[in-house]
Amino acid sequence: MATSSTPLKLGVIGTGAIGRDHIRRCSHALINSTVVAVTDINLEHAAKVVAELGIAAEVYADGHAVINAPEVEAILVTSWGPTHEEFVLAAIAAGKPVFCEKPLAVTAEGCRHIVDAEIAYGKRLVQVGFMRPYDEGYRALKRVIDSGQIGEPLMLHCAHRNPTVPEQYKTDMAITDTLIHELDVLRWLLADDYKSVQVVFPRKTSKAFAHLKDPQIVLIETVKGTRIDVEVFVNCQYGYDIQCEVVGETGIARLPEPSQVQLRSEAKLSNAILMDWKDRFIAAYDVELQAFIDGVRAGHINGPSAWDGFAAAVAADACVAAQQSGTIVELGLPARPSFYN
Ligand code: NAI
Ligand code: ISE
Repeated sequence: MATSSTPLKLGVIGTGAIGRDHIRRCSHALINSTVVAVTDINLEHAAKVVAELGIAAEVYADGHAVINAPEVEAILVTSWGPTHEEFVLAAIAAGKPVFCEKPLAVTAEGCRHIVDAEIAYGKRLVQVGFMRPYDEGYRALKRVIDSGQIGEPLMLHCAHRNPTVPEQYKTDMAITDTLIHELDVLRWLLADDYKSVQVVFPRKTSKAFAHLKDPQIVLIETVKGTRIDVEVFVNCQYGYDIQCEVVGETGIARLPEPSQVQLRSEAKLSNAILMDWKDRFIAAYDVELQAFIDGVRAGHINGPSAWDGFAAAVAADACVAAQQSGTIVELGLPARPSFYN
């Protein structure tokens, strides 16, 4: 195991968009980590990523070979969502800490299997890749809410906008792939859980593929009675735009815009809008992964837990049911096990 003088040896499963980016940061940007093993169902691509990033990682035949490689001390799961449950369970069975990109599993039932396995193991091994609680803007917003300066939060108005999505992105993915970030970060922001959800569909944009209902508005009621509306609009064209406004009893607090140079040029006063999640949350991804690395080395993983992954998935399942039924769907989140307190 890594000591104070040796870097943590990581194995990465999935070398696509975020896998490659996480390999880069763990190899070249963060401290006390090194990537020693990788895999992808496209092995040629995995080898290409290793070569392009100039790292000395071995390419293994599959995810189980990475997990069981003796030199690998901790795992990053960055493959497609439906593969996460299998790899996280295998990492727990091997007793190895595992950082799993969202979603922890594609259903609440799958997340529950992971929660049960981790509790049976007896020690936290899992951190979920919910990076927004590590974003400086969300942290500043939480500090304002917790200070009491705007009183109790009554309403939240949020938006999650992507410029475009690929053709394989389906209507339920607006929940399981996109809204899942709000389902996590808003629980954390408000220190609350969700009571019920409803999904309504405004007029459809002509810019979305025929099969995709876009935009969508998700209406959430929390246990404490706060009302949240989240606009999910994944073909908004103009940028990658994350908004969150908290209306409290005595004031309003807004998520800050990412810092950008303000430009006065050609008779215009302007601020650029980012186009990509990779850039919008670049610092948050660094901080979340450094927290995982430091947590594993210290023997205490403190980031978003398997329970947080489960709670978000319970809400996501309810939202998908609400998309289909058009009704208000109540959530049945069981009591949090003391293991996660
Ligand atoms: P991607 O499609 O670019 O990359 C996924 C890679 O996993 C592909 O190279 C694919 O060949 C590989 N893969 C799939 N099944 C595999 C298996 N059984 N074994 C080994 N490799 C396998 O997808 P992307 O965008 O990188 O997303 C990956 C995961 O990361 C998803 O769960 C996604 O939701 C999450 N993600 C999280 C983001 C965040 O903001 N936290 C941002 C983007 C993605
Ligand atoms: C993607 O997988 C992410 O996680 C991004 O953060 C999100 O904005 C996007 O909608 C998802 O497809």
